[in-house]
Amino acid sequence: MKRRTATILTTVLAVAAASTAAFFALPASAETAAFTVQNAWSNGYQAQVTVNNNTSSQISTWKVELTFPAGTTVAQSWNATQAGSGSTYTFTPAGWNATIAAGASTSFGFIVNGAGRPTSCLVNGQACTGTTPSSPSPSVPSSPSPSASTSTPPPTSGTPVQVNGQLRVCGTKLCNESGQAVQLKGMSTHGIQWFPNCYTDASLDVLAKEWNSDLFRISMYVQEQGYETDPAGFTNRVNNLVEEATERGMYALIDFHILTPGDPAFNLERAKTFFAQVSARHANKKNVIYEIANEPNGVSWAQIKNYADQVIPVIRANDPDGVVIVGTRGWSSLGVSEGSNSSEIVNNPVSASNVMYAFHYYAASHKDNYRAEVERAAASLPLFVTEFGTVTYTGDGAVDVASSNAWFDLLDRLKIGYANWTYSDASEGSAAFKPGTCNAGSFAGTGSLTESGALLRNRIRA
Ligand code: IDC
Repeated sequence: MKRRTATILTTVLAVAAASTAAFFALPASAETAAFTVQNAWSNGYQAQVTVNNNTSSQISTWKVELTFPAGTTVAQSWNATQAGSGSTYTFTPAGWNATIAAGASTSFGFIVNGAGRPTSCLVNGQACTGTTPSSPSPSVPSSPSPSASTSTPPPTSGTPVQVNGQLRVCGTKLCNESGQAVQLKGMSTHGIQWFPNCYTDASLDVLAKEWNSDLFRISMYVQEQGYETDPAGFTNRVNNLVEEATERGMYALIDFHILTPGDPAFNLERAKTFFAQVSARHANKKNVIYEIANEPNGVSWAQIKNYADQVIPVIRANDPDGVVIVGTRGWSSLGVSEGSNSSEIVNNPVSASNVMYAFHYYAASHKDNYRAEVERAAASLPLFVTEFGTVTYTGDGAVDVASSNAWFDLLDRLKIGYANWTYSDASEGSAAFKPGTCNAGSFAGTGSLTESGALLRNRIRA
């Protein structure tokens, strides 16, 4: 965290020094604020401001005022309270981040509609150091998508990937290449070590063309006869399934399916090796999303963040614009299943941009209090339901239709994407197909579906 902040600041100061027009002279001991563009698209961008306390004593609050050229407005912000409209906006602490220790810093982010960069920046009433010039900031990751989308807008019909292209996190939403919020709907495999015959050309054709699925989640267990038993073999299987999703125009969600033990650190070295390989292999694709830890459990958010802060850079080194999804405390319950909540993440997010946080639920087990927390968290965190079931958390039992529909309504309203557990014929209530379907290869139509499968096929096709 410290090293990264220092890097950003150094970069911004270097930029500012090189472009004197944008450099605001300041006494060396004052607070400063550095503006960086994190992501840009044809009609807007995502920015971050880091407020640095360069004094030798703690400051108790801060205020940043930004002025934008006419036609450019701030749509939403996070980790700050935003006021103002038109051309001038004031950002004050979100509540928990008012105090900045001597030599420390805090950051907030926002989405801008329009391409104009700030023309003036004040922190606690004096000029900021490091407001970028109006030319693109070199701190923007070199992503091919924004310029590509400016010159060639993605088509409006075709496969999900043809329509949406490279995805990016925009504020609390997932956006397509044109900057529009998208909700991806799809299915998760069961453990690929157990159900290889459920993921064939025929089954994936049905998922893509008949179910109209946007998304295919590839669950690679690490334990339980998974990756740890044959790293090269499982990496190969995942790569092949990503290619199958790609051929059919679906997004591929690579799930590093840790479960027991629940401490992701147990698999840190495996994760680094695995993600280095898959991100190198798929770096030039637009349809790959990385889920780095299925369900951490029995560990603090700080430990999960520590794992994420080590794995994400491995992915970014190869695939700088790939969206990464981070599992959350208590089996990806945003902490709720272990007596906590999403504030621990809001207060201490991972040290990377273009990141979402995983939320998992099983409709017969997780109801109103979980839905309330998702609604609350979605106001400040980008969320993705990378796994859910219509049944109990055991993966078995009867479909809870009422709770499932309450969840679908909430996720649709908040535009939160989801993948259902499972596109398989396991003999458990969560499986979409009746036992024996995969051996028989009879995936098409509705004849082989379970109650859960029929519910999901309807939802996803719609
Ligand atoms: C379950 C499978 C079940 C398997 C078990 C242990 O449905 O067949 O025996 O895992 O590997 C999760 C996990 C997911 C679980 C699922 C249902 O991510 O691996 O699958 N679940 O229990 N979190 C909550 C529920």
